[in-house]
Amino acid sequence: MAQLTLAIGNRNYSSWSLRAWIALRHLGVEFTEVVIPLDQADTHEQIDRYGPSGRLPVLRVGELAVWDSLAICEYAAELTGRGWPRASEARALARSISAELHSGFSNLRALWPMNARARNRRTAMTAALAADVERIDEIWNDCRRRFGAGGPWLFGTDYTIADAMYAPVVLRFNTYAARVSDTTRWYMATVLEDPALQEWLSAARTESWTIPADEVG
Ligand SMILES: N[C@@H](CCC(=O)N[C@@H](CS)C(=O)NCC(=O)O)C(=O)O
Repeated sequence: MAQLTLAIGNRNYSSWSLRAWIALRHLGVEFTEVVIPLDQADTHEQIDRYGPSGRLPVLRVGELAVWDSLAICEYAAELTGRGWPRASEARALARSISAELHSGFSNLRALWPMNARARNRRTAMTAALAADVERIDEIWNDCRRRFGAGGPWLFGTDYTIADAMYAPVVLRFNTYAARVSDTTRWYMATVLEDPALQEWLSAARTESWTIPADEVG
């Protein structure tokens, strides 16, 4: 099989890149990575060398391009036979919450951009942002209550694509000090202690680029 190359954006700001990267890491997929800094004059020219959407992440497997974080996670799940819960009901919930994240939470995305190395940022709380935070808190409580008993992740023992999808949300909640339930705080601690996430954060701290529009609070 051809070698896998994952093209990602700045680790500090690219939440979609983190999802694909951390899923591949947890599923034990071997890959090399290429960082393409966002918001530069040649960003799109560089992205175009890997995939057609003008967006990162993109996974290249020889001539094959797989773009969009969720499609990359699905590709990795097919490759490894892992990534989604084994039980049908848990798998359906994991897919539902991953899709909900993928297509929703626009207020959270806009008002609390991922800024992995930033701490103690504060922004005005709006009703729409509070609703997104509450809904995510509810999702994590629901998963942990129904399927989390065996281990620390949303669906218990095994790290799933749902955990990967929500990893950048944990970073946002941490940066902007979201008010959340005890269960969510506990789940956030699990995610923040994850060695793979720690590796991503260490690399993010060494990046010199800043994107002023994403420096809020
Ligand atoms: N739905 C896509 C979204 C990808 C996306 O918006 N990526 C951003 C970086 S986080 C990007 O490539 N932006 C490039 C640009 O806007 O110039 C996915 O899941 O991969």
